[in-house]
Amino acid sequence: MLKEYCQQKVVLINAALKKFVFAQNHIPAAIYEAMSYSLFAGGKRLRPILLMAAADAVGSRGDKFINMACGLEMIHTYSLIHDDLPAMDNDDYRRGKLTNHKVFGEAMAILAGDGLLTLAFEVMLNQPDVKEKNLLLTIHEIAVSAGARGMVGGQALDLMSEGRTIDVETLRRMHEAKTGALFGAALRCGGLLGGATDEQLAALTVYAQKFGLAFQITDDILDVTGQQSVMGKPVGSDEKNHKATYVSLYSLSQAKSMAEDTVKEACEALNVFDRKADILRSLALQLLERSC
Ligand code: GRG
Repeated sequence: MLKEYCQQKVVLINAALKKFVFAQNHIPAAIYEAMSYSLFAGGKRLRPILLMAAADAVGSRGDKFINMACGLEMIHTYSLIHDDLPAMDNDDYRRGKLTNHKVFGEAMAILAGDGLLTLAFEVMLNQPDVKEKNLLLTIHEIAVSAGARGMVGGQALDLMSEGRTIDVETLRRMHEAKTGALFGAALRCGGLLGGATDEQLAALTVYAQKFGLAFQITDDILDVTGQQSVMGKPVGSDEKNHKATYVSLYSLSQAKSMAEDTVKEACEALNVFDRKADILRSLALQLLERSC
């Protein structure tokens, strides 16, 4: 059921992303080429799927909110392009392909990220069939989550932690902002757009927090146990870069049991929902089976 759901949403999301990018006048062509390269480099589309699944869980139809979903994916892709730059992580490969700056040069990669970030807001503001107040509320939440109070702030914390010993609490705060904030925005905005009650929104907020934490712990585990050919990037990079992770601060087996506990808590948060939240339940459980 999860596999079919995700496959169907990926087709929908990819078609819409193409439409949004190709609707532009493509002058100059080079910037659209660089933006498209990373946007269609094989991402899992997790954030847009979470937004739609949250809307489904509250009894709406997630597919309706395709502009909002695509906006989130554009923001996510911009963050990956910038994260890979020489001034940041200086990575050569992402999703098994050369990183954006390796193909298009550093300056064009910076612009591709900027282009995607701004296109995201243009596309989200054109989301049909949502009352203006609700649209502004959700786009505001996404802006806060992506900015210095969220993802950008988390990335700054990450930069400042390089070469220092950090404790578990700092690690948690950093990831909550760097990767958790956008997951939170996806789930809460899916709920808000779909007409969630206060109780449902509170449950989605807890689920998002647990989902983000479990995602990060499993990411750290994969950096030790994953296969480069499946992940599309070198494994063991955290240890090489002396990065604090859930595996380095605890141990591999402790990190695995933390991931299991956190996924269980994520599923428990969904107890206020009926079967319509089954996709969210499966998405959390799937984190324990991740291979990329
Ligand atoms: C540069 C402003 C700025 C922010 C970068 C998200 C981020 C902040 C950096 C990414 C670094 C990283 C690899 C973090 C681990 C978690 C993560 C976001 C993984 C990638 O997300 P997936 O697995 O990627 O959803 P795909 O490729 O499927 O889209």
